[in-house]
Amino acid sequence: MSRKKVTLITGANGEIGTELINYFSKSTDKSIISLDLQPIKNSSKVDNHFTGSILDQELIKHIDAEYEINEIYHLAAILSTKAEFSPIVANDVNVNGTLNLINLAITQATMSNNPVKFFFPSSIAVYGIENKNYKPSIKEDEFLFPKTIYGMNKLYAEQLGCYFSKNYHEISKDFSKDLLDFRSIRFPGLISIATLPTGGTSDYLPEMLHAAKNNNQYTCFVNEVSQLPFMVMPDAIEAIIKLMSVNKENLNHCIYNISAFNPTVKDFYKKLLIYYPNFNIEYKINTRRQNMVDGWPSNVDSSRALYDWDWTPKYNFDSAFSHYFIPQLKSIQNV
Ligand code: AKB
Repeated sequence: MSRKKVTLITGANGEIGTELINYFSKSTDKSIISLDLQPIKNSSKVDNHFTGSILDQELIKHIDAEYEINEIYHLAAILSTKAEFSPIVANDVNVNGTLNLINLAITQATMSNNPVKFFFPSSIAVYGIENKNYKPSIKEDEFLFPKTIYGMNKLYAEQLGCYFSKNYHEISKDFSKDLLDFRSIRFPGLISIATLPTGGTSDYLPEMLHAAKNNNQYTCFVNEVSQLPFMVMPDAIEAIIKLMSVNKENLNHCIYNISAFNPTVKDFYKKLLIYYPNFNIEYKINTRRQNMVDGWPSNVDSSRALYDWDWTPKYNFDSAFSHYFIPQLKSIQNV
């Protein structure tokens, strides 16, 4: 009996998972199965959903037996701020959970004799910047001294993916087999109109945008000069699709930086005032989260992605407002 060919998405209810499932359901004929700790919000858009943990070996074995998986988008993770409160749990989920999915991919590839494409969302959290006034755009092989458990987890998980992608067939003594096709993007902060992040450190800009939309005052947990690289969610989804569809021969690396704009809190607030003149913010600095933001780069160099797979963002800081945030917000409010 042949197993159904599917794409597996973990972290299905997360910000990226929700948008990626929406994208696939609208524009591809992929059969999607999803996995999340909670029941899925939009069940009509997937062939099947598994409610459970990526640490549940029995659940993963069950999925392995039921389906022929040719792509995995492993989005499940505990984000940076939440991870700092439970570093041991975060390490287990972010590293051992990822290893479980890498093992599933290799098991599947060995059975089907075809490589499994594996997307892994990494983060700017892998970088550790001592002097925040150091402003140059950081390249992928620079300042890899993460200061948060989340950043350490993401850096190690990246290395696991690259290791099993490149060296595994040496262990299996079968150089002809390319079992794991691991591809990773180090995401900046992401801003979505449709969803709010939970447990991240770069949450302050999406939280500010949604507070303005809801006519609420926003209490910002970092200072007004805090500056990180960001992009809008549509560009993040576009980048994932593009990286996963490019021929492997074009890829000289497993890991890529991408970004689009890097406003300070003050820049973003001033821009919001154009559209929401009565919007007000106050500052209540969370030292721990401020230190995390200050330890991340103000900007990253994405020339590697441009060269290997022609990455350029569709939205810059101005068009993010004029062509994404505001039109979408106005249409929601007019509903
Ligand atoms: C977080 O803040 O933890 C994430 C990230 C930048 O990886 N949004």
